[in-house]
Amino acid sequence: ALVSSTLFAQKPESREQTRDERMAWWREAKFGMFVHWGVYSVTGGQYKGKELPNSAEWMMNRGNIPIAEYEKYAARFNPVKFDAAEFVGLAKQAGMKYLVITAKHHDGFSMFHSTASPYNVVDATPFKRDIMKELAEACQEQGIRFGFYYSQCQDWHHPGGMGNNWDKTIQRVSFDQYVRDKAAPEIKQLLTEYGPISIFWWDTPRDMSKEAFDSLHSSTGLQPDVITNDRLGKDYPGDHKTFERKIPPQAPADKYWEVCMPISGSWGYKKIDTDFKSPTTLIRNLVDIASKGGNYLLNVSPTGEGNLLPQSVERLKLIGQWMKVNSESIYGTSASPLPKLAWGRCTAKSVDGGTMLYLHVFDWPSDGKLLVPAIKNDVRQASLLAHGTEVKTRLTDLGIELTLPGEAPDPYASVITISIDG
Ligand code: JFZ
Repeated sequence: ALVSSTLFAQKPESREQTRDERMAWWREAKFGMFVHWGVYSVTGGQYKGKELPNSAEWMMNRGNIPIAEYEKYAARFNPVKFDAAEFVGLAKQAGMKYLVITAKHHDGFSMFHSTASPYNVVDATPFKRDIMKELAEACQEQGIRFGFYYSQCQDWHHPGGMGNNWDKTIQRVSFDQYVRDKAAPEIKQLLTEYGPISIFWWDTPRDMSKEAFDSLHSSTGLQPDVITNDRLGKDYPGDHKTFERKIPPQAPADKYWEVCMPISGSWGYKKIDTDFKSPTTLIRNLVDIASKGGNYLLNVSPTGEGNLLPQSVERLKLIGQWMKVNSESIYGTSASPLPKLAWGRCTAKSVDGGTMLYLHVFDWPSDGKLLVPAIKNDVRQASLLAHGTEVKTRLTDLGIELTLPGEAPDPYASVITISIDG
C-alpha cells in the first residue's frame, strides 16, 4: 500500500452521503478568493530579465529552468510586506467568504513548513515563516473559510513528480515514490496541522495508478467536512465542478460548480500584466455566475514582497462597496428561473411560500420600463434594494412591467427586489 491505513478515516461512499450537508456553507457563500503565490512571484514573470509567455507560476517550465537553479529563487523569497490579518481582511471586505491558496504549485515549492520536503517556505527562505499557518489562523479569527490548492501530479522539483521533462541531470524515481515520500505526507500534514480546512483544491488531473489515486483521495477523509473540486482524476469527481477563466453561457447541469478566474491575465504575479478586469466586469461576473447558480473564485496574485498591487486592492474594495449594499442579492441565492434577460441578470430565493427575485439591471432602460418576461405570478412587493424605494408593477401579456426612476442607482448593477407568489 502507498500510504498507511490511518488515512482511511472516512470512506468515499460516506463522503457522497454527506455531500449536500458539507456543501451547504459553500452554496450560501457564492464568492471566494483564490491566491497564487510562490517563489515564482519573486521575478514577476521574468526569467533572467526576459519576459516568459503565459501565466507567471509556470516560469520554471517555460524557462526550462534546471531544478538546482530554480531552487535558488527560494533564497530571494522574502515577502516582508505580508500581513495575514490584513490580507484576509481585504478578502472579507470584498465580501468573499472563503480563501483558497496554493500550498504547493507545480514547481514543487511548499508554502508551509513541510515535514516531507525541505524545499519549503520555512526551511529554504530568509522569510522562515509558515505562511499557510498564518493564513489559517487569520481566516479562523475573521470567520473566513480556508482551503488549500495542491498540485498532486505535477511536481517539477521532486524526481518522481510529473511534468519536468527538461532537467536531464536528475535521477528519476517512480511517481508512486513521490506520492509516498512527498504528496501523501504533505497532504496529510495540511489536513491535520492547520486547523479546520474547508476546501481541498486538486490540480491538475493526470494519469496515475488507481492505488496512487486512492491514496490521495482517501486523505480528504482526514477532515470530515472538507469539500474538494473535480481535479483529482476522472473517477474522482469531487464535490464541485471547476470552470476555468470562462463563465458558462448557460446554467450548467452540475449541482455545484464554480468559475475560477484571475483578476488580471496571469494567476501568479506578473509585472507586465496590466490586463486587470474592470470593476464593472468583476461585479457583473459575480452576478452572472450567481444567476446561473455557481460560485465565483476570484484569483489575486501577491508579489514577491507579499503585497497585492494597488489595482487589485482598489478592485476588491469596490466590489466590497457594492456587496455592502447588495450582497443580499448574492449570498444564499439560486439560479434565475427566468429566460435570458436583455437588460441584466436575475437571482432568486424562496421566501415564505413565495419567491424573491433579485433583478440586476446592467442596462438601465431609458424609457423607465423594464420587462420581467414570462412571469404572470402576483407581485407582493417590488423595490430598489439600495434605497427601499417602492417600484410600481403592472401585469402585461408578456410578463411583469416595472416602472423605474430615471437614473440607475448603481453604475455596476442596480438591484431591484421583487417578491412574487409561488
Ligand atoms: C492549472 C494550473 O496549471 C495553472 O497554473 C493554475 O494554477 C490554474 C488554476 O490551474 O491550469 C489549468 C488546469 C486545468 C485546465 C486549464 C488550466 N483545464 O482543465 O482547462
